[in-house]
Amino acid sequence: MEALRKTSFLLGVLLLLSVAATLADAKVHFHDFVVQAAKVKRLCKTHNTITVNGQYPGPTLEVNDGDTLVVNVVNRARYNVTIHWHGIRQLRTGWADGPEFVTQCPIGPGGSYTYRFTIQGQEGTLWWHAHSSWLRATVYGALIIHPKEGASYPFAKPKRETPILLGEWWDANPIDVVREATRTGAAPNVSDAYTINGQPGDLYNCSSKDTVIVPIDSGETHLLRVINAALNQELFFTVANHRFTVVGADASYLKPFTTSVIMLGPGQTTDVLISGDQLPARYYMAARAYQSAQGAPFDNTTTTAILEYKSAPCPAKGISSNPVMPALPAFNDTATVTAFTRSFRSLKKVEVPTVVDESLFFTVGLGLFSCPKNFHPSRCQGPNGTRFTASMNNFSFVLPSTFSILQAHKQGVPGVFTTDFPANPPVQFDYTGNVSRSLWQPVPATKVYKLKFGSRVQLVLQGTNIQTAENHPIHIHGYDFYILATGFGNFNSRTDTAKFNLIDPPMRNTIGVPVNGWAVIRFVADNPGAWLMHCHLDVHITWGLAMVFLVENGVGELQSLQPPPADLPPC
Ligand SMILES: *[C@@H]1O[C@H](CO)[C@@H](O)[C@H](O)[C@H]1NC(C)=O
Ligand SMILES: *[C@@H]1O[C@H](CO)[C@@H](O)[C@H](O)[C@H]1NC(C)=O
Ligand SMILES: *[C@@H]1O[C@H](CO)[C@@H](O)[C@H](O)[C@H]1NC(C)=O
Ligand SMILES: *[C@@H]1O[C@H](CO)[C@@H](O)[C@H](O)[C@H]1NC(C)=O
Ligand SMILES: *[C@@H]1O[C@H](CO)[C@@H](O)[C@H](O)[C@H]1NC(C)=O
Ligand SMILES: *[C@@H]1O[C@H](CO)[C@@H](O)[C@H](O)[C@H]1NC(C)=O
Ligand SMILES: *[C@@H]1O[C@H](CO)[C@@H](O)[C@H](O)[C@H]1NC(C)=O
Ligand SMILES: *[C@@H]1O[C@H](CO)[C@@H](O)[C@H](O)[C@H]1NC(C)=O
Ligand SMILES: [Cu+2]
Repeated sequence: MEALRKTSFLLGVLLLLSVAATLADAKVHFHDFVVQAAKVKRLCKTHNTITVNGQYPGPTLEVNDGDTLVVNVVNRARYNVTIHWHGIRQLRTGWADGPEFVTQCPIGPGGSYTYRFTIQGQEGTLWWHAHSSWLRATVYGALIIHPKEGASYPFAKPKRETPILLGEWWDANPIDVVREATRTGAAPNVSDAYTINGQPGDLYNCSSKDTVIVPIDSGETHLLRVINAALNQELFFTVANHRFTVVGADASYLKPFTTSVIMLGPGQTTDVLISGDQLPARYYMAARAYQSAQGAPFDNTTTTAILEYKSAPCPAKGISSNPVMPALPAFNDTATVTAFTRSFRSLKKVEVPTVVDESLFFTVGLGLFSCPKNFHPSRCQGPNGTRFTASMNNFSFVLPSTFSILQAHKQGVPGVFTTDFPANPPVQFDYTGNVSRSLWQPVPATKVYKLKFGSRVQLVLQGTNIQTAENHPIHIHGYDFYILATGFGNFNSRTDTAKFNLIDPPMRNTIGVPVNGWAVIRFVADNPGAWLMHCHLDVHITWGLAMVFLVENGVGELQSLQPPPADLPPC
């Protein structure tokens, strides 16, 4: 008895010491984000661009795993705004996740809200962005999570690290662009340029003197933290004459592999090492579209930055030193994308749930609404006098406007959403075949799917060929998931289950569901809250390619959502 008491006393002391040690290491970072219009000149023209703190892209946040971020967002713009911390698990802090009308009402003009959350067991590159209308076109920045103080990377420490934010620029106000599309029902205008760290680069007019320069020394290793922050376009990225060693994606480490080109959907990040092993000179790094949808208009321009050896001859001295231009894959090079994504393996063997409590099958794709008689033709400018739409399991997601889903759930407010999102498509059909027109029109609704705390979820995401088949980058808030397999055509549970990687599947927060194909993911619903799952092409979320998982509390405080912060914006 005495011995037992002694042991438990010792254990208690040890526990206290370890808590104290964790507390001593972990830091709290305070930031002010003022959302405000600022003059930004690109492509020869100045715009009143919505920014954070007047910066475009916005500030880079750097933390260590275990740290807490406290970001006070003040809205001095004329639009509603929210900020989402893309890929952060937000364990028990769902109120800080950000998507408007899902976890909070937006911060109105003149309002403010403080996002507070702790990073728990995540390392690598993530980012933050606005999650209201299309403000994220210009309201975004990098969020870099270093290993805990004293811990190291699972690869040799690179000499330098540079975030590479790929973006998309309209020679217009992006809010006007989406509002026009919503009014007409047509596809929104495509962008006029892509950007690297906010600059289009010298293949565009009026852009050469501002082209981003990334320095490198001969012999050194450089970590590029590549983030696709573009609104509507999947992008290839490459550097002339250099190869990448891919070491991580979406803040999860990977078994290193080499490639000359990477592809990222909006929302995805990829960490790559490059070595200064080429002749000292200037080399373009370049990004341009991966366009999987056939026949749809897209921005086919190329953005560049320059990888510059510090020992290279100085161009200002009149020596012509045009950077070397890399070859880029064809816009529709799905084979290259498939080879790249199939190279992903988690660095270590992982614990994939082998028993599944919830076996879900969701179709993802576009659709068309036919126009009722009372609609003015100017509002029906989609194909053949229709309006564009998109859906999951034939429901086109409609955001509430009077409450957030999380608030309505916690306060028991009826009439904001229903809990009958279907576990399977209401109608089974040849998803990737020639789909009958009678199936093209989904139903608008605000439906959630309830999950018990701790349930082990398998989700088949099945792309459809309705209107146009396309690769959809599907993102889940509040969770990382394992990607067990991807394939083309219709998922077949009898034959495709054998292809599942249950040993070292990659973990991500955004999965590119192959064009005319499928992806199977698994996760454990261990984070209570209302979690949006959506296509990260903003044009598709605008059309309704989304749904919400409502994850219930488990047992006790540690398995329950925290109470809402006092300054949560009202609707
Ligand atoms: C979209 O493009 C059309 C055609 O170029 C143009 O007339 C229109 O003004 C653009 N809309 C916006 C909101 O920029
Ligand atoms: C650059 O400007 C010229 C002259 O105004 C114009 O003809 C050309 O289309 C522009 N190029 C691009 C890529 O915008
Ligand atoms: C981009 O599209 C325009 C018009 O659709 C076309 O004229 C041009 O050749 C295309 N550029 C590339 C690089 O494919
Ligand atoms: C890709 O585009 C090229 C030319 O635009 C076309 O010839 C080819 O068939 C396309 N490939 C696929 C797989 O769609
Ligand atoms: C428009 O309708 C015609 C005739 O029904 C059809 O052949 C065509 O494919 C339709 N176009 C689109 C873009 O749906
Ligand atoms: C798809 O089906 C429709 C009607 O069933 C038919 O008219 C059309 O020719 C088919 N298209 C293809 C490409 O098979
Ligand atoms: C979606 O639901 C509508 C309305 O019930 C129906 O007309 C359509 O065929 C359905 N489509 C699919 C793919 O289930
Ligand atoms: C801004 O948010 C309020 C709720 O807080 C909502 O009623 C209003 O419609 C929103 N405005 C826009 C333009 O979305
Ligand atoms: Cu999509």
